[in-house]
Amino acid sequence: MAHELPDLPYDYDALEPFLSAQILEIHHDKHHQGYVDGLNEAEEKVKQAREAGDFSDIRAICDALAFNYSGHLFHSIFWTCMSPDGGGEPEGSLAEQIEKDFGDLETFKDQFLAATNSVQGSGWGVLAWQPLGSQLVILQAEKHQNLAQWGVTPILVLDVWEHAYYLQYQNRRKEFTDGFFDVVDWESVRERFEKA
Ligand code: MN3
Repeated sequence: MAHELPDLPYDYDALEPFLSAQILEIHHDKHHQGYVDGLNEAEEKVKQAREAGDFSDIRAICDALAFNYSGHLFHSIFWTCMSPDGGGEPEGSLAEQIEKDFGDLETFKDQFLAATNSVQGSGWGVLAWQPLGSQLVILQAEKHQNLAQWGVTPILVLDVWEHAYYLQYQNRRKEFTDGFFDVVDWESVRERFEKA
């Protein structure tokens, strides 16, 4: 079963002025589609390698599988992390867990944004549920797949590849990330947290 690009849950201009319609359209229709296509291609290549009994290209295939799968997953989560009705504060179980693991919401935001803003090159800020420690953790991802902890479930992610903001914010990554929490859909984040 081939992987497919999920629809955006809102119109291209729904997140303006935080994010321009032009950025959102290119980001979803071209960049995210590229990871979906790359993942399908890599899965086809590994199947062909098995059929041919020829694994001489396996290193490059593993690299493409990790990069494109992680890119597809993160973007799929990223779109649902935001909403034109977003902002405000988390509630219920998620609010309690953030308080337990980070002290309070402001400290969580400070750590999340500091981690996200300092990603070296292209990557992501990630809030994830870590089952081994029964805790929320803030991670960086370089590209899409590096610096991960195995087995965690990402519940809130923020893309800081230049394609995510450059047309609107140029080199001002911090200005872009400063606006993020005004559009965060905490209800969607809480649903992912409760499933995890
Ligand atoms: Mn992206």
